[in-house]
Amino acid sequence: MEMRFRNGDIQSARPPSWWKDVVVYQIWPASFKDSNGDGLGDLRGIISKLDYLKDLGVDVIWLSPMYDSPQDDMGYDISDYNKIYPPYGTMDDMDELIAGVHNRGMRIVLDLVVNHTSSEHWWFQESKKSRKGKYADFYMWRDAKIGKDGTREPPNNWGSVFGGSAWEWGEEREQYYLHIFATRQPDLNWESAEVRKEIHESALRFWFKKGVDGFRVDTCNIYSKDPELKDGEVTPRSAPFGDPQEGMVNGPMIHPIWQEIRQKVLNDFGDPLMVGELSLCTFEETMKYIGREPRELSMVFDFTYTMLGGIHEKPPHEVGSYPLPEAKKAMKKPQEYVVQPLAWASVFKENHDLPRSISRHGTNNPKFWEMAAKLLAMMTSTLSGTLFLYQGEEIGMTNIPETWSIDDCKDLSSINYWNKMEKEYPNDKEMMQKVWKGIVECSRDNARTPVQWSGEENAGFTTGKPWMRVNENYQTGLNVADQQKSQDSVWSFWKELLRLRKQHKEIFMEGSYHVHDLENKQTWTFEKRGKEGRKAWIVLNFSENESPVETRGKLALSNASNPGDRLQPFEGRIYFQE
Ligand code: TEU
Repeated sequence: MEMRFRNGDIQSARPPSWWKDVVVYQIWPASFKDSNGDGLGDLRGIISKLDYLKDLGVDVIWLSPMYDSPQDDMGYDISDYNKIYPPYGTMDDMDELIAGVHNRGMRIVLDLVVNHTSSEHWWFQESKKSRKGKYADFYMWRDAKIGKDGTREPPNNWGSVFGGSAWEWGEEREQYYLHIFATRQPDLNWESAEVRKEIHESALRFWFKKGVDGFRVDTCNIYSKDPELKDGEVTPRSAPFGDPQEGMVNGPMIHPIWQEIRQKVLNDFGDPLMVGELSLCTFEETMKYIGREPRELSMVFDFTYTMLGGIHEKPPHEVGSYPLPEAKKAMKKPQEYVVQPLAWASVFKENHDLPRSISRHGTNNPKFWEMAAKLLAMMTSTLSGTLFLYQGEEIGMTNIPETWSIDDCKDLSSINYWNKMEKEYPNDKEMMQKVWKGIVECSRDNARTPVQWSGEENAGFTTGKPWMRVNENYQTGLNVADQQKSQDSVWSFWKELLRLRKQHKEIFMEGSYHVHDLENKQTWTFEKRGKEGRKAWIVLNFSENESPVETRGKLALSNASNPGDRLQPFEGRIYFQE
C-alpha cells in the first residue's frame, strides 16, 4: 500500500521518520564538562548538563567518540568498540547517560568510526604479526613495490589526510598497511566478510541493544577502495604525495556494504537516525545513499558550504575568504535534498573538524560579534532539514586568538602541518606567521577548546587544570551563565529561534528554499515555502555596512532592537507572508 504523508514521504505504510523534525546537539566529550577535576570532560559531566540541553530545545545528542582509544585522533582511533575510554567514565556511566537522555524524552546517537581502527585494537595487533590466521586479512596489507634503484617503495603514491605517506611498513609481515588518516589508524579491509560481521556486531548491534537511537557515520563513503590501487593525482594539498580521493570515494562495493548493514542490522532496530559524513559527492552520487529505497542512510552532512574558501581542500595558509554569492549557491544543493521524494537534509555550520562559524562566516570584529552570532543563528534555524548544533555554538564561541601559539594546539593535523612547514621553510618567519594565521583561521583546534559555562575560573569547565587552554573571552560575557541571565543574549536568541522553528516546522524544517538576491554581495535574502502555502521571507545583512531592505509580510523577528527602514550591519529579519 502506498501512502503519502504530510511531509512528502511516499512509503509503504511507514510513519514519518522521527529524526526529521529534531534538533541535534553535538558533544565533544573531552571539552564539554569535567565532573571530577582531572581537567578532561567526562560522561558524568554530560549527565549533569542534560537538563540544560533539554531547556535549550535539544531533542537528540550526538556524542563524539567515547570508546576506548589511545587518543591519537581524539577517539576517532578506537581500540575497543565495546569499552568506554576510562578517563571518560565507565559502562555504568554510559548506561546512566542513555537512560537519563531517554527519561527526559530525548534521544542519543553515537559516532560510528569503522573505516579504520586504532593500531592498538587487538584485531590489528594480531593482524600485523602474520600473513596467516583469523585476523590476517582484517586490514589493507599489500606487498612493497621495488623502486628503480632496488629499494622498497609503498604500493602506490597515496598521501595520508594528516600528512606523509598513507602506507606504513609492517616489519613482522614484511608488508605495507594502508592508513588514510594517522599512521596509527589502519584502514579496515571491507572486502572481508569477517570484518563486516565483526563491525555489524560490535560497533552497531551492541550499542543498539543498549538503546542508542542511531549513529553519525564517520567518513561513510570511503570504505571500499579501488581494487587496483592506482596512483592519485598530486594536488597542492597532497604534494608530494598523490590524493587518494579517486581511489576511495564511492568505491565499487560501497552501496552493497551499506545495503547489507541496513538489511542485517538496522532493520532490526526500527528507523534509527543514520547521518553520514559524506565528503566530495555530487548531487547524483549523494542520492544513491539517501534518495532511493532501501534507504542506506537517513541523511548526510554536505560540506559544500563549510568548505567555502578552501577549508579541508587547500593548505590552511592558502585558505581565503569567499564572496557571499558563493555561499548562497552552496546552500542550494543540500536544500534541494529536502524536496526530493525520499531524501532528507541536515543543516549545520560547525562540528569538531571546523572553525567556529562566527569567526569563519560572521566576523572577527568584536563590535559586531553579537549581531553576527544572532544573524548566523537566524540563517541556520530557518533552513530545511535536521538541525545540528555544535557545543558552544549556542553562545557564539569563537576561534582561538592569534596571541596563542602552536603549543596551545592539541590536534595532530595542526601539529603535523606546523612541523611539516617548519621543516620546509626553516628560519622563514614570514611563512610561519602565515601558517599560524592559517591555523587560527581554520584548524580543528578552534572547535575543541573547553565549553565556556560561566565567568568562574576555567569558564566553569573544570576545577582542575584544563587539558586544553580555555579561550579567555569567557571573562567578557561569552559564557552560558551570563547569557542565560539576559533576554537579549545570543543564547536566548537561539532558544527563541529553536522554538520558532518547531512551531512553524512546515516552513522552516520542511519548506523549499528560494534565493532572491543570488548575486548580491552584501545581503542574503531567501524565501521558504511550506507545502500548505505559508511562506517566510528571510533577509540577512552579512556586512559591516547598512543596507536597503526589501520586506514582505509581517515582521516576526529581528536581531536589532529597533529595526528601521534600512538593515543595520549584520542585521537579520524574519517575515511571515500569510
Ligand atoms: O573526518 C574525515 C575527514 O576527512 C575530515 O574532514 C578531516 O578531519 C579533515 O580533513 C582533517 O583536516 C572524520 C572525523 O570527523 C575526524 O575528526 C577524524 O579525524 C577523521 O574522520 C578520521 O577518523
